[in-house]
Amino acid sequence: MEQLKIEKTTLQIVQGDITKQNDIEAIVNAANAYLRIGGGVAGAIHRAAGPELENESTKLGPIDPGEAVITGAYNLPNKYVIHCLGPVYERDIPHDKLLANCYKNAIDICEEKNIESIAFPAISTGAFGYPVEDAAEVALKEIVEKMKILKSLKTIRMVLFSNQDLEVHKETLKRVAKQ
Ligand code: AR6
Repeated sequence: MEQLKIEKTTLQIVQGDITKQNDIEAIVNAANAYLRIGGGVAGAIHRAAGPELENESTKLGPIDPGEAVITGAYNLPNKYVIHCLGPVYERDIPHDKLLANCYKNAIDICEEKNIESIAFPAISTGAFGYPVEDAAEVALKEIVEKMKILKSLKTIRMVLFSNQDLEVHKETLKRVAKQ
């Protein structure tokens, strides 16, 4: 595990499944605009949470790229799911700003609700086609910037599905931390 501590918050970079983060209060869904089940992360989260999640989440949609909304987590081991709509690469522009907004808005929700831990997947890097190297740079820069001014969040975890994505994020964090 790669770690970086800034002020009172620790950023962790791990390989794993976003639905198996038992020690985390809020997990982030790489959602679709209508907050329906979908595939990838969204499919895995909705399957693990059960149908009540979709009942609640669809009432909050549609959302715009960069937006984030919060629901309960039902049968997941977490307390909340924060649903973010990432940009579709090269369609929703400026894609870097919209992707950064996902991380910013999810973190702001945690601060408003006094949530102490959050886990993110690599938003937009699957079905939405954002190159993982570029997405990692945007995500980690935004997270590191926010970590300087946090009050409630003590743990921020990036959960990467593949070993390759893990390595990209580890390398990117080393660069971003030096800036
Ligand atoms: N845990 C962690 N990461 C995962 C998991 C998992 N269980 N499953 C996949 N990934 P995606 P997007 C990785 O496609 O690009 C959906 O259909 C995956 O390898 O889930 O934001 C929605 O309904 C990739 O690196 O999200 C939307 O329509 C990353 O998570 C659309 O896809 C994101 O992949 C959203 O696309």
